[in-house]
Amino acid sequence: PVRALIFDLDGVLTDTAEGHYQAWQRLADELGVPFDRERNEALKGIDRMGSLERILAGSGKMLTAAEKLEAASRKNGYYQDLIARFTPEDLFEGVRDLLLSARQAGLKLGVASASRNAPALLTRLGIIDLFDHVADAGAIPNPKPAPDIFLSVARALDVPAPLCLGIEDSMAGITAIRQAGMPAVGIGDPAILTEADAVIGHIRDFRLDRFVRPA
Ligand code: B16
Ligand code: MG
Repeated sequence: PVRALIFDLDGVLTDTAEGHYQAWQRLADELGVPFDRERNEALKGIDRMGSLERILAGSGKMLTAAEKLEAASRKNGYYQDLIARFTPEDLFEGVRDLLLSARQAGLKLGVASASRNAPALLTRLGIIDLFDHVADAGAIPNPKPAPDIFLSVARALDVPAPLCLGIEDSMAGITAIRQAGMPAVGIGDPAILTEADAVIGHIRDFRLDRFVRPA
């Protein structure tokens, strides 16, 4: 039986996936490199600098290391402006109830977000205290699609990986969960999240009793 739920944040608990997209689109337009929603799909779950490298790859645009740092921090500024006014109202429907009933059922809860903004965002959303552990994205050696971040949360929760259920909206994240030896629930389009064990359209449709059998 599953003993822990490990959630991705952006695009799973709240709609920041759209904010990341908008911020990257603005930066790409300023840099004059091609970018659109379809290219953005492959960036979901990818860390900030990794995302910038992917946007630049094949565009013909060359930036120095210092210019890359500046561009990444400019994107982060755009993103932070978008999330500055987030409140608990911005949680996806059903999230708070899901977290509360999972805790009531005795499950451990963790967050495995690649975002360095995750702790601040969870605080703004009013749910940080519902989690037993939130990964420190800056301290994880290999980013998604490597399994490291999910394994580090499982370790902190003291639950063996196969007894953790990972919940993700990104291709990179689903790969990371499967590499970690955990079952994966995708949130989004089953035609995109093909590696997931199950895919649901929205977190509000997550039924605890479907995925978590009583011990
Ligand atoms: P930051 P997740 C990821 O969060 C986002 O999906 C991805 O678009 C973003 O580039 C990454 O966090 C890094 O975020 O720039 O805030 O550190 O989906 O893993 O919760
Ligand atoms: Mg995500």
